[in-house]
Amino acid sequence: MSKKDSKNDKSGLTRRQFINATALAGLAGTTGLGAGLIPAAHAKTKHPKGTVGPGELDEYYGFWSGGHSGEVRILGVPSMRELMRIPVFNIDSATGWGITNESKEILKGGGGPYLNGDAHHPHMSMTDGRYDGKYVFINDKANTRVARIRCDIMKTDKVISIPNVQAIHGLRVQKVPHTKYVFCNAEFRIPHPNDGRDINDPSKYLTMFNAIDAEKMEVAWQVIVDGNLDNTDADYKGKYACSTCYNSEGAVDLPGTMRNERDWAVVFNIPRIEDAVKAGKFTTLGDSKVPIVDGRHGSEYTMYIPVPKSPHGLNTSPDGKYFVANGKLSPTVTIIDIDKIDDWFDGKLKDERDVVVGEPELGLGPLHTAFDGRGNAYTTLFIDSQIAKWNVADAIKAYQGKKVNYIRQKLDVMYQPGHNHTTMGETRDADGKWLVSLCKFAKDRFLPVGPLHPENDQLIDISGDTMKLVHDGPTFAEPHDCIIVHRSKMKPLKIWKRNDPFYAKTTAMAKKDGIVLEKDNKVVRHGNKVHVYMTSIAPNFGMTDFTVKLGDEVTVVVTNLDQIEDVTHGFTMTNHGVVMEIGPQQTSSVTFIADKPGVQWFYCQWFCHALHMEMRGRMLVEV
Ligand code: K7E
Ligand code: CUA
Repeated sequence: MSKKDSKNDKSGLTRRQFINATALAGLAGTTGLGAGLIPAAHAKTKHPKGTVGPGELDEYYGFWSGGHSGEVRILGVPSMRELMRIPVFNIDSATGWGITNESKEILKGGGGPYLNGDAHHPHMSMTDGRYDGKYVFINDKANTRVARIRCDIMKTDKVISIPNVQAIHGLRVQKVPHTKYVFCNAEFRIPHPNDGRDINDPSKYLTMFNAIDAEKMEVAWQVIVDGNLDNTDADYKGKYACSTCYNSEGAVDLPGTMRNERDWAVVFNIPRIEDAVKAGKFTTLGDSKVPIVDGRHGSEYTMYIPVPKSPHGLNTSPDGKYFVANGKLSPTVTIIDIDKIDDWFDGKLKDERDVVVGEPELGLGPLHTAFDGRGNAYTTLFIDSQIAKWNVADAIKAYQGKKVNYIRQKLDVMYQPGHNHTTMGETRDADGKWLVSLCKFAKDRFLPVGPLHPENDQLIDISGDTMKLVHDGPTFAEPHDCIIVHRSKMKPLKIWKRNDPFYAKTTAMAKKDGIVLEKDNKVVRHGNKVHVYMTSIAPNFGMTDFTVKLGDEVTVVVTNLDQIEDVTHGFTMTNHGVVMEIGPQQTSSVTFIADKPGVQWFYCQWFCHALHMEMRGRMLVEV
C-alpha cells in the first residue's frame, strides 16, 4: 500500500488510525464508567479522572494480598490493571513456584511443605515512617507463617513459621526509626505445651504477640496476652504497637465469645519488652529458643484499653497522634491518644479509658479505617455497605461534649467492604488522592460466573471535598488488604544480577561441579544423581538433548543468557510435573525423577521469540 493510499483525505489520519479511533469511540459511548479498562477514545481528549491510557503508566503500585489463593498481586493505581502476581504461599504453574529448587528452599523455611496459604496483610518496610521500597511482608493465617518479598526482583525470598502459636493474622511493620521489626498477631489460643495435655481446659489456652527481626527473618520475641489477637499497627515513635483483641472471655464457642460488653486494644511497650529480653527476664517453650515475656493483665509490658466488644481493624493516623480501633459489632470507632499512653505507662493516669479521646458513631459494622493526611478518616461499614468519611478533630470535640457534626459524607459501596486503603495512607506521606474499598461481595456488579462470585475492589477519588466512585474491579479470593505506594519509592530490576543470592545455592552446586553457568552445557553424574547444566538464548537451549538412565534423580539447571528486558524463558519437562521460569540473566533449577523410559521432550513455555515453539529438546531415558 502506498503512503498516499493509506491516508484518509478528509481527516489526515492513516486508515489504521482512523479505524481504531472509530471503534474506540463506539465502545466508549456504550460502556459508561470503565476507568482504566476502556482506553481514551481520542488522544487529544482529556481523560476522565482515573483513566490511564494505553501506554501510559500508573502513578502508584498497589500491593494486594491474594487471600486464600496465597499470593500477592501488583496492581497499577489508578488504572486498577493487574500488573503481576507474586506467588508466596501457593504453588504456581506459570513460574514453577513451589516446584523449582530455589523456591522449595525458601518455602522449607516455613516448615512446609504446604500447598496452601491464606495471605491477609501485605505491608512494606519503612524508614522514618516512609516506604523504603525494599520489602513487602505478608502473613499466612492458614499455616502460621510470615513471608518477605524482595521488591527489587518482586519474588518471595524468605518464609518462616512462627513457633509456639497458631494462625498469624494481623501484620504491620515498625515505622520508626525503621522497620527493625515486623509485628504480627497470633490469633487462636492453644494450650502450652500443645502436646495433648489440657485439650479440654480452655482456661489454660493462650496466644502471643510476635516481633520478627525484619532483616534476619527470625522471631525476635513473643508476648503472652489475654484474649485473641486480631489486627495491629505501630506508632510513629518506635515505641508502641497496638493490637485489637477479642474474646476477653477466653471462650471456645461463639456465644461465650460474645458475653462481655468490652474487649480490648492492647498496647505493647517495645522498649520495655526489649529491656526484659536483654536482662534475661523471659522463658522459652520446647525446642524454640525465642524469648517469651508474659504480657497478661498486670504486666509492665502491656496496657489493656477497654473498647466495645470484638474490635477489628487497628489503624494509626499518619500524623502519629492516634490509634483507631474499629468497633465491628459496635457502630463506633475508638480514638486512642498515643501521648496519653506515655502518661499511663508513667503512672500519671490510673484508668486505661483515660487515653480514649473520641468514640464517634459512624454506622453499622466499622471494620477498617484509612486516612487522607488532611485530618479526615475513612471507615468501612461492613453491614451498611458504606464508607463513612469523618473528621478526626471534630470527632474528638464531639466526645468532649461540643455540638459538632464529624461525619463528612457516607458513600455507598458494592458491597460489604472489609479493608480500605488510601494512597500512601499508612505512612507520613498520606496524600489523600485515592481510596480503594475492598468489597467482600460483588453480587450483581459483574456478569454472572456461577455460584462463586468475584469480590469487588472499588476505586474512589478522595482528592476533593466529596468521595467519588470511579471504578469497579473484580478480584478473586480474597484480597483482604492492600497498600498503595507511589512509584517514586520503587526501583525494581529489569534483568537479574548474575550474583543474586536468590539462586546462590544453585551457583554453589555448579561451582562444586566445575561448571561455569554462563557458558557450559554439560551433564555431571554423581551415582544416580545427574546434574544437567544448560544455557538458553532465544530461541535455543544450549543442549538439544541429554541422556539419563531410568530412575535417575535429574537436576536441570538453566541459565538464561539473554540480556534483553522482557525475554524470559521457561523449562517444562513434559509429563513430569516440571516447570520453571528463567528471567533474563537468571539461573533456575528443578529436580525430578526420570521415571519414564524413552524420549521425553522438554520445551520453553514462555513466549520468547518467533521460533519459541521450536525452543525444545529431548531427554533420552535409557533402560
Ligand atoms: Cu485484615 Cu479480613 Cu484478615 Cu479485616 S482482616 S476484613
Ligand atoms: Cu524461550 Cu520460549
